Order: sequence, then structure tokens, then C-alpha cells
Amino acid sequence: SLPQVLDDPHEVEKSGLLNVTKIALGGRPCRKNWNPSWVVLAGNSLMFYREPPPAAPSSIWGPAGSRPESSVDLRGAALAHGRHLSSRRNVLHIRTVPGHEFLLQSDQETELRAWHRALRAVIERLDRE
Ligand code: I3S
Repeated sequence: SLPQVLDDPHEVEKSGLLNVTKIALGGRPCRKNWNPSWVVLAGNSLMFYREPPPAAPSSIWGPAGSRPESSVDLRGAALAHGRHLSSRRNVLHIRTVPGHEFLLQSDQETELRAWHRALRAVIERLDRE
């Protein structure tokens, strides 16, 4: 429920639908496979869900009771524009410490800028911790 989410120390910073592809796993490049994903930024994690939640705002996490399809630890992660890595517009590139790399993309420039700011703020906070 919403009150539980608000009480959670890992409060959701941002969530939304983005196009996502992994480009490397553990430092090894892998083939792109763009897919829409419901992405949730909370605590030190970025979580990827296959489906958006059924109805906002009571379930801004993933679909009720579900686990993310995957999740990465943003501590020490590097964030950059991904324009050199894709022909798509509005692309962000994230590389985590264990060498997982992925691209996030939105056709809406303002939305991708908002993700860039939110991710940068979380990564900078984690750097100071
Ligand atoms: O970086 P690339 O190789 O240009 O990425 C494109 C390919 O991965 C392509 O798949 P196949 O070559 O496996 O069929 C994808 O369909 C494209 O989406 C990739 O490029 P963009 O520019 O969309 O990231």
C-alpha cells in the first residue's frame, strides 16, 4: 500500500516506462535486445519490471507482489549519454561496478532528462555515503 511505500527507507525516487537494452554483462558485451520495461529507481537500486503496475498510485512499485525481472546496484555506477552507443535519440548509458551495462531510452526528451537527473542524484548520494 502507499503508506508502506512512504515508510520504506528505500523510497521510490522515480518510476516509469522506458526502452531498455543490456549491452554488457560482467564486462562482456552482449547483443542488444531493446524492450519496454517498467523501471523503478529506489534506494541504491534500479529495478526492471516486465510490466507496468496495474494502476497508479497505490502500486508505484512493480505489479503487486511481483519481483523485478532484474535489478542492479547503483553504488559506484557510471552514468553517461549513450548517443555514441545507439542510433536512437535520448539514450542514457549506465555501467555498474560488476560491469553490467545497459541503455535506457525514451522518445520523450524531457522524460529522459528527468531520469538523467534522478539517476545522477542517487549515484552522487551513494558516492558520498
Ligand atoms: O549497436 P548496433 O549493433 O547498431 O545495435 C543495433 C542492433 O543490435 C540491432 O539488432 P541486430 O543487429 O541484432 O538485428 C537492433 O535491432 C538495433 O536496435 C540496434 O541499434 P540501436 O541503434 O537501435 O541501438
